[in-house]
Amino acid sequence: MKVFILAAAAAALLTLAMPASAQFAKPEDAIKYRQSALFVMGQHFGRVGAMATGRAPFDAKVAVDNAEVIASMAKLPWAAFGPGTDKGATTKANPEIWTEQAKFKEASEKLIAESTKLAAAAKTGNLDAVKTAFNATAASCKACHDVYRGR
Ligand code: ASC
Repeated sequence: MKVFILAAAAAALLTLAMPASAQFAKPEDAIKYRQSALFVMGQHFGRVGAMATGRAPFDAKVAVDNAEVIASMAKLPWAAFGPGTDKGATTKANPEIWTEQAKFKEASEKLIAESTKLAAAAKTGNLDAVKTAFNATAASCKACHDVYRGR
């Protein structure tokens, strides 16, 4: 019985430790997943951007709601760039994602950090703070896209 429980616990731990890419049944699913997460993030980012750039009136609650979605979504795409997901569906992902994994991870962590700060800035209710954090977050989107997207 004890051995069985230990084996079950070990199996559960192994499942947790499995590479995130193993969560996807096929490369096409991983590609669709990361594109979807980035698309949703972009939609909400645009809503904050409209306020940060004066194209929409500033509404602190709208800023918080959208920034929280952005900060959550920012954590998701990266597990879907696992080995073997460089092809399998139409993708703009550049091969450098898989040859410069440490740098790509750094870029993804930068977005997570900046979008977390954006959510904190939105909670202050201060438009200038939102503008500053929005610009920093947008810069992290762009820095990654410049190198890792589009060829
Ligand atoms: C957006 C969006 C991006 C970034 C990027 C920032 O709204 O969809 O990919 O901002 O353009 O430079």
